[in-house]
Amino acid sequence: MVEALRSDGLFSGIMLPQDIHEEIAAFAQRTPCFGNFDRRLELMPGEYDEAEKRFGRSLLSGHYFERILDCEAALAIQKDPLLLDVARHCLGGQAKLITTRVWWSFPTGKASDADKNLASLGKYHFDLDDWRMLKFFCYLTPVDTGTGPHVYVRGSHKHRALEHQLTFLVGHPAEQVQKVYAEDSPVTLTGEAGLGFVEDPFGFHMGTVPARTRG
Ligand SMILES: O=C(O)CCC(=O)C(=O)O
Repeated sequence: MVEALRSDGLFSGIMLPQDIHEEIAAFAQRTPCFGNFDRRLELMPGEYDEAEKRFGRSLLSGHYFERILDCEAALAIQKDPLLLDVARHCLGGQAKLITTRVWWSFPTGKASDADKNLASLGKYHFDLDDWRMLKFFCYLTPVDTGTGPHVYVRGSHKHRALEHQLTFLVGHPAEQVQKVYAEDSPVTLTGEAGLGFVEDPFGFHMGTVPARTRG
């Protein structure tokens, strides 16, 4: 894992125990979340269609913020010795957990660019939250190309075109970023519920807007 993170900026293929990802998914199904990172837009995730009408705006994401800390299975992932070991090997012995986020990506058809940018959707970006960090992701539902997969550009954590480094823009259109890297560099991360992957978020990545709900 550490070698892949150093060379590609990405390792995919972690499988979470079934009881753990199912418990988080069940928690998320029954707990109200907040639309578009906005605490005024509280909704039950299964009711996002009605919630969009009620709030008069499109909802791209539903976040749990600190509510996820009431979920034992999420806390178990935070403490997982293997994940901590990977972080320490990559970042050094003082690596610390910064935050844990759980969210839904909703298949809205009419989102504004501002809302998409806020949810980090549809445009490549890299994160500058800290000097160095890793992000561990895990899917709670099966994710295919139509249901909002995460995309990562392998190798982009190591080198970046000047036009992408010296800019105040956070999000870059896919075509602009892809022309800088080898054709097979972008990886669309699809897989079963429970699939985990870890990335160096200093490389280009993005979430995508689901075209449909699963099933
Ligand atoms: O995969 C996603 O939905 C977006 C995640 C992302 O881009 C980020 O955490 O910076």
